Amino acid sequence: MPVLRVLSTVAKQALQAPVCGYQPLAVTARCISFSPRQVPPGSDASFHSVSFSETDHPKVLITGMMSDFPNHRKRFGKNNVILSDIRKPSSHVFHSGPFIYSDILDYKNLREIVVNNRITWLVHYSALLSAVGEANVSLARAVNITGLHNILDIAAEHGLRLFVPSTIGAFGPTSPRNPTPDLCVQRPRTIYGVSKVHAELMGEYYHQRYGLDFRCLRYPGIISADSQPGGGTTDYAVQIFHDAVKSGKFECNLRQDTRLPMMYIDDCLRATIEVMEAPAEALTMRTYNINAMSFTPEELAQEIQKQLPDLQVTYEVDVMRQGIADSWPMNFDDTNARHDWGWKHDYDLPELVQTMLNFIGSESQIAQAT
Ligand code: AKB
Repeated sequence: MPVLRVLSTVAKQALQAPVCGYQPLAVTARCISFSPRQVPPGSDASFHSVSFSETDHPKVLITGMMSDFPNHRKRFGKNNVILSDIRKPSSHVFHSGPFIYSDILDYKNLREIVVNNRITWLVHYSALLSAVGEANVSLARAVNITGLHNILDIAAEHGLRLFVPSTIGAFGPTSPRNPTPDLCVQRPRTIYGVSKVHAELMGEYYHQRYGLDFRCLRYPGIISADSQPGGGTTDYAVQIFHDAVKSGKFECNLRQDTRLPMMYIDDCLRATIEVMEAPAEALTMRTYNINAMSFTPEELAQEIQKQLPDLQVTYEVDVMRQGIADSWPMNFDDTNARHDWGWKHDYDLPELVQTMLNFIGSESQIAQAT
């Protein structure tokens, strides 16, 4: 279905956008002065659900969509997917399909967009990631928690199907780490993790209390070639490819033996589309772990060195990021996703490395030629 492919294409950019639409320094004051309005208590009776024909042809709003995205977006029924952000889009984004100003901290603005565009699916990517969240806790709290409240209320009020990504970061040092099941102790030690546990629980609460069609996947570290890393603890696994191709040298900010679950972007987006499309009866839960592979920086470097034997990797550990990584799952148990809605990853480590190097290598050749 074209709209699903559009969703996939544009969402790639959102997943690794530095702060998904929020510049820490620029908007702090505005976030603090924001006075939240919420759906009045008792208004649950008026919630209506999405009809079958509407879900067949969803009209999708994606929050936190800012970076450039590929030329081929036009191929995929572009008018059914609206990208939104508070930052000015590049001319490429602007001319490739619908883009709209949307501030997730502004409830009225969000509601207007949903109503005026007859939105039926909301994919909520706006969030500050783990490392950048620790550097600006008040902004992370505003975007990741207050913003989510607005999104939940809009989605419930308008009968939207809502996707909110969660993360391996929703677990903490007291969770089982190898493997980490769907249901276990969740005591994360980052504001990012705390906000994601909050999102999971609020979404599930709105589902059982108001019938909100909330769907959530806990993503591993996502690796994508066409967007730059931005503020995550797993960013090294993206940056290494850019540096390997550009300079043949990479300085890693995590210890060489730090094992974390990871996934190639195409698998992540396919999983997202599959869980959004899954019949409600198939879902025994509303929040699922998904996984593809787990590796350490050393293992990743060795795989890249099979293609680029001259790559030199050094380790300069960032204490804050290392602390975060050491509290996260090493292996992610996604048995329930595989069982309930047929999740299956395509990319293991060798395919991931080959794909990333092909993509970044060809981009760098184009850059050199122009
Ligand atoms: C991060 O490192 O913060 C994210 C994540 C694993 O959620 N990539």
